[in-house]
Amino acid sequence: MTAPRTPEPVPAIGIDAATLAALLARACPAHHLDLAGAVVLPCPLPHADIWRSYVAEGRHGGLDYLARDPEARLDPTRRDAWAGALLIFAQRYTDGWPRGDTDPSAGGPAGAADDPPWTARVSRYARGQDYHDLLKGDIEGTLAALARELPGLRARVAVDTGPYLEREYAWLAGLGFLGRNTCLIHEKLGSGMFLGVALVNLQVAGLPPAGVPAVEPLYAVAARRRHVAPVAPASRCGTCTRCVEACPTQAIRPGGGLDAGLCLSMWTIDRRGEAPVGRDAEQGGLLFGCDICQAVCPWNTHADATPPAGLPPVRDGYAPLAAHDELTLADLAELPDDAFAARFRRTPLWRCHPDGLRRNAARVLANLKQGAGDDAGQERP
Ligand code: B12
Repeated sequence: MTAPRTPEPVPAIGIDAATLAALLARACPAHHLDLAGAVVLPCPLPHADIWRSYVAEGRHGGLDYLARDPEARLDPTRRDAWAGALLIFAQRYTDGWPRGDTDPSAGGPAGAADDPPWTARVSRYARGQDYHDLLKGDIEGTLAALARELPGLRARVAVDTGPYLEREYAWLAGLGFLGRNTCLIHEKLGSGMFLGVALVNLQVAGLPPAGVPAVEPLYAVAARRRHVAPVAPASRCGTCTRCVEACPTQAIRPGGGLDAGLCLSMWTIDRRGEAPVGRDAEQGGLLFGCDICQAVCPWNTHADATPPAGLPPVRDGYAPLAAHDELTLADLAELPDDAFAARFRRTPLWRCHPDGLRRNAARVLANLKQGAGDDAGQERP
């Protein structure tokens, strides 16, 4: 199923969009995939200039891998000329956020270090098993099912690991729209979903022309809201700026777009070494990642309050791991490297390394002591 390393010709497989949709409708539910769509390649990306200025202005916040070859990210066929389409999949990890959850302006009772439990101070996406493993396996399972009907199917699968603007493709494939907070938002499911892609040697007839967004994906557990315009809008945030106002570090620009160097998710996950000096209070009670710009989003409070009828449960594996309960926040602040490795390998927390987790826990404890973190836990049980 993996793409050949040598440039030997990969024969294309012709298929029409309706047949592909029927195959996906059979395979996706069995593999816990909630949305799936396809984009014809090569494909001009309508927000290419946003990507270029993001890198040129240094808003990638020191994530050097993002800036390595900016143009390659705009056209996957430069590396994989055999790819005729990009399939994109979404998998829910939460059905929205309750109103008032994670809103630092909402106030709340002073919390002791372990009230709420520390997992509530971790972004929802990161409380269970590692999504890279689960989602990648589910996409591969789906492709294996497709390959039984389409012998000769070739695919290159990536979940964060490839140079793809996943949210742009998700929008183009009809999975949702691009929020002011940069997240891919589905009108009924919100933004609590992961994305993953597969380059495939399919020539799909009947998709919108390259660069034109589809109004619905090929497969969905829930339909999007009906569009008034014939073309799916890039954004449906309108005049709402709740995410901009709620972000404690002003990482979201009022016109939309993120300065990753200012994002608490970056500070607490990808940043190595010391946390930004003098900015302790802004981290509040957040231990790992940040959900604030999603938790205040009305599309997410709506998804929480009124989930679509018949929605399957969120995939097993994303609920908080029971073993996490054995530790306290104070334990995390002093967790030895070997204990970190034993407990957090194959979880998203692995990404911040043991010194990152100790640094984050120490800062949260200090903030709680000073009262700065009273209202900034990810979630108030
Ligand atoms: C690097 C990275 C980060 C960095 C930088 C994020 C950023 N916004 O640039 C950091 C560490 C900060 C981060 C944080 C988070 N991330 Co992240 N991250 C990525 C990664 C690997 C690359 C993103 C990238 O290319 N950024 C470059 C910018 C230019 O692209 P973009 O943010 O996707 O923005 C696009 C659109 O939103 C739009 N756009 C951007 N700005 C503007 C402005 C205007 C005016 C308009 C009209 C459009 C627009 O254009 C861009 C191109 O289409 C992707 C996986 C992938 N390969 O795509 C995951 C990914 C985007 N992250 C994801 C998640 C879950 C998160 C967090 C929620 C985790 C958390 N809870 O802490 C936060 C959310 C923060 C946020 N608001 O984005 C998911 C998002 C799923 C979704 N529903 O959108 C992805 C897709 C991973 C995955 N496989 O599921 N992330």
